[in-house]
Amino acid sequence: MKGKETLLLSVCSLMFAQVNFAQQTKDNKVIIEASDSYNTVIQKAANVVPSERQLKWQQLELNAFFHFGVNTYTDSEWGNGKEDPKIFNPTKLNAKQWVETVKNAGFKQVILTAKHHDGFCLWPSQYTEHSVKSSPWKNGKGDVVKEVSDACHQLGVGFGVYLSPWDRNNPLYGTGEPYNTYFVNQLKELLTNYGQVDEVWFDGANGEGPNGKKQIYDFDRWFKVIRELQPQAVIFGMGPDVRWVGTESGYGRETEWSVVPTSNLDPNLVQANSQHQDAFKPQGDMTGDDLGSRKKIANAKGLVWYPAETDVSIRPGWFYHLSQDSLVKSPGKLMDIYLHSVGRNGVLLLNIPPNKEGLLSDADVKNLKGFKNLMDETFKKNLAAGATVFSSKGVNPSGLVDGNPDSYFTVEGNDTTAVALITLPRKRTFNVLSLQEFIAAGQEVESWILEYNTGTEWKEITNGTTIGYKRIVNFPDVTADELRFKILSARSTPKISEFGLYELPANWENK
Ligand code: FUL
Repeated sequence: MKGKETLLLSVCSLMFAQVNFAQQTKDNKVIIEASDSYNTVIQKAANVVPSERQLKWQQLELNAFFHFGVNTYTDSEWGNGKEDPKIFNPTKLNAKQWVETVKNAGFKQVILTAKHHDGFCLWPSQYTEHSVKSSPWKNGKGDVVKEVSDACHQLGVGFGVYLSPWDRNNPLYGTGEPYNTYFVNQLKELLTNYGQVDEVWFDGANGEGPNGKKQIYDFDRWFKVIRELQPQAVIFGMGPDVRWVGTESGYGRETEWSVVPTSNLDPNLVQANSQHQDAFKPQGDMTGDDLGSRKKIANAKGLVWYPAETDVSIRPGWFYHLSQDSLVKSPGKLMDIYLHSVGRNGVLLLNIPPNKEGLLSDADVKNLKGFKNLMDETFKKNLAAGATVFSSKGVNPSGLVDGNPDSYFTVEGNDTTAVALITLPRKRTFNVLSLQEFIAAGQEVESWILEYNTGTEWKEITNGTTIGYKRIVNFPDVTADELRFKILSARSTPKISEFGLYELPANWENK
């Protein structure tokens, strides 16, 4: 009897150990069981991690968008699909100029609108006549996708394609299966003939209206083709890897969780929430919304790593319009967008539309250079580098300021709070704080505060909620040499990989 009891006990403890182990396992997605306690849900959330492709994508920080096509020649934003391909005739197209310009401005990847809603293909697709092959450009022998992808591969810049599911030209749109086959055929062309593809962008927009054509998209089939042909590519929007931030302003959420309920993955939901009007108008600004707080995840059926991409155009429109040459966003504005997109746990996807000649316009090139100068001036030196970091319960405190994003500061045991005293080599004036979590292990921090020693007391400089891949906050100048950085709450033991102090140059907003 006794023996049996012992056996039962050890089987139980084994089971218990396995359950515990399952909870500790890091995964890209996790199921929440109805029986899971609140604490288990929080623990599970802390163990959701990015896939390899998501992690690589997040580290890009800066992604460039090129909207180019028949709309460039008709001066419109949404073409109707009836455009004569003969209007497409760039006289000086130079994809190297596009890619070089954005590379020099710090962008690590580009995405080209291979096909926008008008259905006009920038490559000579064998499945339609509505493409560059029917245009006078290079006597119908040109291929913009080839020129851009070649430039990217030569210059070591990532390459992505935007392929609009909504197609206003193709007669198959709305027929179900036949259109899905057409779409998959086009995907296959793009994913086999142009070398490595790093991102596939599926726009949810559709302006057909209630009486318009209704096409049921075969998402599973599309995703399978992408995974097979380009497994390293992330799929954006109506896709499983990267989420639209919810605004086209360039300003992300103050509290941005990359771990959200799996319900956000439903591509039909993404489609329903996308743009439905033929006008350049952001459809509702979701920056104030909360997608991943404890309240949101407590009743979720599952959780997934689904990070935000923040898209915005350097001009009011996505496509080039001569009338907008004077409305190109200034370097100061681009910097502010950077602080509120990358600095809010997102990747910035900045659109710079080539003009009718097939070049990025002077005003855009100039302001991108100005943006790069501002970035260099601000981030060239971490004023906290060389600081002494003390934390009574800390593990590797100096990991905070060692400039190595792969080493991190954490605390002993299961503590979900942390305090680090940071002493700078000398008094410094700064107005920017940049924090990074070691997201390869998950996103955990929920609340933090930064203080400085005035000589007589600890005074708050700034505070915040989520960190994630990167959190940047700017504030009025502070001069100090002693700082106290506290993690007030987290979902599990916090892991902070970088702590940076910087100084934005005077009057930067007006540059
Ligand atoms: C939207 C589209 O309708 C716009 O034309 C643009 O391509 C933007 C990036 O996405 O949904």
